[in-house]
Amino acid sequence: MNKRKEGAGLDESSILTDARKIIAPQIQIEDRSRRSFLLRGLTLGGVAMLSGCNLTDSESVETALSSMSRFNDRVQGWLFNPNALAPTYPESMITRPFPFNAFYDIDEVPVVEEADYRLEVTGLVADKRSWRLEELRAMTQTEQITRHICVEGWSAIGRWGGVRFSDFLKRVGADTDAKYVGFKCADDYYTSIDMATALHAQTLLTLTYDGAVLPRQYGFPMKLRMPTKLGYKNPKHIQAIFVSNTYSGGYWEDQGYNWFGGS
Ligand SMILES: Nc1nc2c(c(=O)[nH]1)N[C@H]1C(S)=C(S)[C@@H](COP(=O)(O)O)O[C@H]1N2
Ligand SMILES: [Mo]
Repeated sequence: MNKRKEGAGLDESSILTDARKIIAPQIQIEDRSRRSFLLRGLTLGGVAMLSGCNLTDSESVETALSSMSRFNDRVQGWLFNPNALAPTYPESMITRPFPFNAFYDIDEVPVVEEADYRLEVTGLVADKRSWRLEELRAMTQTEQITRHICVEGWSAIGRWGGVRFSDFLKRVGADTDAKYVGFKCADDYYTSIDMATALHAQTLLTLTYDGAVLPRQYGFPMKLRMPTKLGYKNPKHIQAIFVSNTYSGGYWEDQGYNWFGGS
């Protein structure tokens, strides 16, 4: 990123020290050396991206840091629940229209044809057969209205429906003692999550949005929806799911975003 330009005339190291203090509580990761590695990896470009501000003078730096701090306080509140469930909301609070976000513009969203679509399931599972959408729709469906939180500083409430991911993992005979579940997407996005979150009651293999087939821009044919995690951990356009004990990172995670990414 454009570090030198954004940082011209500013005390880069003191800005980053402040930014690290703001972000640190949100990085919940057991491995302490990995945690400090991630914090050290924060750049002024990263602060600009996380806060949505251009860091041109000391006033804009203050604005950026305080807006990050306020947003992070709210994020903690939205994700944290003493009973370990993320908050759910009434239908009246759904954000309309729901925002689109990806690492490209909306006109580049992948086109996936249902007729050819097969969900690949590999790794530490007993049944490595591929799935058609119809077969997933035939499983027990559930729905939830939850808040999606993007680290770029916005959040929105939406209604997603589909199969409880824990039901799916049991159905394919996944080794639930394995450490990770990984995802490969139709647009080259990828991510991976911890098994505890994969088995969480609110983690949904999502097939619908707001009562209708999941629209193309929100991840057709399916996305994994986890209200306990930040937006970038929720893969859209999933083509392959794998269960593994080997760490495989993720698209944003490999660029420095926290791997755990949630509560
Ligand atoms: N396949 C894929 N999944 C993705 C992304 C992406 O670019 N590609 N972006 C992530 C990010 S950063 C966010 S905030 C959400 C946006 O989901 P939405 O378009 O439903 O709001 O998708 C996440 N999952
Ligand atoms: Mo995001």
